[in-house]
Amino acid sequence: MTPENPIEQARQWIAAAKRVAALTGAGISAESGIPTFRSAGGLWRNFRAEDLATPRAFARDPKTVWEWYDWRRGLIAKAKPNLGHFALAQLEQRLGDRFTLITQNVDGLHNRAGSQRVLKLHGDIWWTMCIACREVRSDFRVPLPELPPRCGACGGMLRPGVVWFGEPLPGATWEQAEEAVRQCELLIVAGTSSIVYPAASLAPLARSHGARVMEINTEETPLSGTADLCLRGPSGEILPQIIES
Ligand code: BV8
Ligand code: ZN
Repeated sequence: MTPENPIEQARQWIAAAKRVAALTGAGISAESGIPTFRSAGGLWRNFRAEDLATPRAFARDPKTVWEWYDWRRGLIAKAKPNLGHFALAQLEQRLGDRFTLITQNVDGLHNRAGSQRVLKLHGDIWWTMCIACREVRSDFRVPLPELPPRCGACGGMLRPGVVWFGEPLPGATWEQAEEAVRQCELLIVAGTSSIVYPAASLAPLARSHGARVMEINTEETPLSGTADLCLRGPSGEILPQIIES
């Protein structure tokens, strides 16, 4: 549906909704200078994310996988949240627990923009987990002193605290995301190609519970055909327009 003024329509839907949920993907951080997964030129050297973000790639070559993460951590450390991140933090301020932010991103920019409650479906690039003693810690060192980094507690090898392809999402976080989407009247889906599951199943789940789904993306995605409203453009420009009071 493309009403004559989609921005105005979006503003009305947000104002009218008792509960709102938002699902973000790599596209919301693109205007902060962080490459998305599937944009032209891919993400790093000539690897595809699906080749590196897997337990098998890490088992086979932990150093190369860590070089990729260390490179991304360096990029993210220099990046700043953009107006799209800040707009979602403002919406949380306004709606309180009637708003739930769900992200596929691991860059932590939503937190740095002031969002307090962020459901991180795929973990966080600033967390490490020891594969020997399972200790999970935040580690903001850029660059890391050695690759793969070692556990301070037991000397074991650390892995990035993210969810790789083929790995289950954190159970409690996933349940909270599903619950928020079942309860919402409006789901805003911003900056995701809606290809990765189970995150991409949240929009159909919202619709099956009678919620409206609004997509914000610079391009067409598999969700565009079923979304109730498609706002075509950069989320850093659109989100402030539809959220600013
Ligand atoms: C699971 C963390 C089951 C790591 C990520 C075959 C074999 C094995 C598995 C599967 C398979 N087929 C399907 C699967 C399931 C698989 C999957 O979905 N694969 C895809 C590729 C088909 N999913 C999984 O494996 C998941 N786990 O299923 O487990 C299970 C259950 C029980 C027990 C055991 C196992 C785990 C998936 C999580 C993978 N980890 N990230 C890391 O980041 O390093 S996913 C990765 O992709 C990122 O999180 C990223 O966010 C996510 C999704 O991509 P997007 O965010 O959408 O980014 P993308 O580049 O694709 O798109 C950007 C969009 O933004 C574009 O549409 C673009 O147009 C738009 N855009 C660009 N600029 C802007 C913009 N929009 C607005 N404004 C802009 N300025
Ligand atoms: Zn350890």
